[in-house]
Amino acid sequence: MAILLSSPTDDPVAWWAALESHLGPVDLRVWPDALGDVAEVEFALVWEHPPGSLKRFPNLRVIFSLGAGVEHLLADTALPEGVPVVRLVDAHLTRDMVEYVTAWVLYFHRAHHRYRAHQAEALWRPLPPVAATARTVGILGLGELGGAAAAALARLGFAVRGWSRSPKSLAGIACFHGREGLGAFLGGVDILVCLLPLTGETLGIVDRDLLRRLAPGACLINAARGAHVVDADLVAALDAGHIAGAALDVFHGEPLPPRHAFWHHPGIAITPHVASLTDPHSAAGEIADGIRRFRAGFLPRNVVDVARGY
Ligand code: NDP
Ligand code: OXD
Repeated sequence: MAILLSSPTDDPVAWWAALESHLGPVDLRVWPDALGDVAEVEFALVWEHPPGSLKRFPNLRVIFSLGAGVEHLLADTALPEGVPVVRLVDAHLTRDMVEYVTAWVLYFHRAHHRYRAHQAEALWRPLPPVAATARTVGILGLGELGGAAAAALARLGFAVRGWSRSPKSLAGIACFHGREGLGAFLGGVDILVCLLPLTGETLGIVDRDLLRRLAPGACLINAARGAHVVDADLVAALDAGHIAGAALDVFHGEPLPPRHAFWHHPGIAITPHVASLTDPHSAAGEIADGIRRFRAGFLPRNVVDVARGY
């Protein structure tokens, strides 16, 4: 059995060591230079692979995404037919995303965005404290990451709501679902967190209309994909003062171009797509489990529903 690694950003040496620590000796083929006999490749680990390239492996059994988001993988219209695509679900990835979201929720909750603006004017102005219980945090997406973030924020005492595609019942979280539940979900949200997958249904969802429905002075945290947000609508809502701050980890084009309006907007805080990074050792454990399951005649866990897009 040979395993293909096709990623412009992942270190093959780190992946090879991580895979061997879980699977024993591994015949790793690295795109594009070290492919050997392509007929021997049964499993592919991919992140931003060249579209059409996976067709070159006639005996591919499973495609593993090295990230949780699979929109770029599914955008390849020449994926080998009938080969399951598995997205990454991993405790390390979830823990880091929970940290990222919690850090920004606390930042906005404790009004650090406002104190930074005051500092720029050498202004000493204590603001009245607000209890976490009086702050409504809304999470778009109640999956692996959104669900874990919601639970952590509820433990901190926030009034947490979540929105998903299908109905859910989660302890301590007010759950809403579907387009018909979106309006009720948004009304009164003080801090909105986007943790949706990018699909035809969620593209551009954070637009003028959605932002207008949040509580006045609301803040936005986007750690999902840049294309969830309509950039011009966000800037307009910030400039109008309806939205008080935004923390953005993901962008339409990455790296964010130097001339993009977001860089110098006083209401926007930027991180360079680092909310939660795939850790080879931890992720290789999940991939090894998927390979073992496949070899035992079962599908790996977390197979993507291609029609649904996530
Ligand atoms: P999941 O697939 O586990 O969860 C997705 C959630 O979104 C589910 O609750 C799903 O609803 C909901 N959803 C999907 N489509 C819709 C819709 N049309 N309307 C309402 N709800 C919808 O994904 P993860 O939590 O693992 O990951 C979420 C995203 O986070 C990834 O796709 C990726 O883009 C991003 N990400 C970003 C990282 C970063 O570093 N910035 C790192 C890792 C991931 P339902 O439960 O009903 O299916
Ligand atoms: C992911 C990501 O999808 O890193 O895992 O964005």
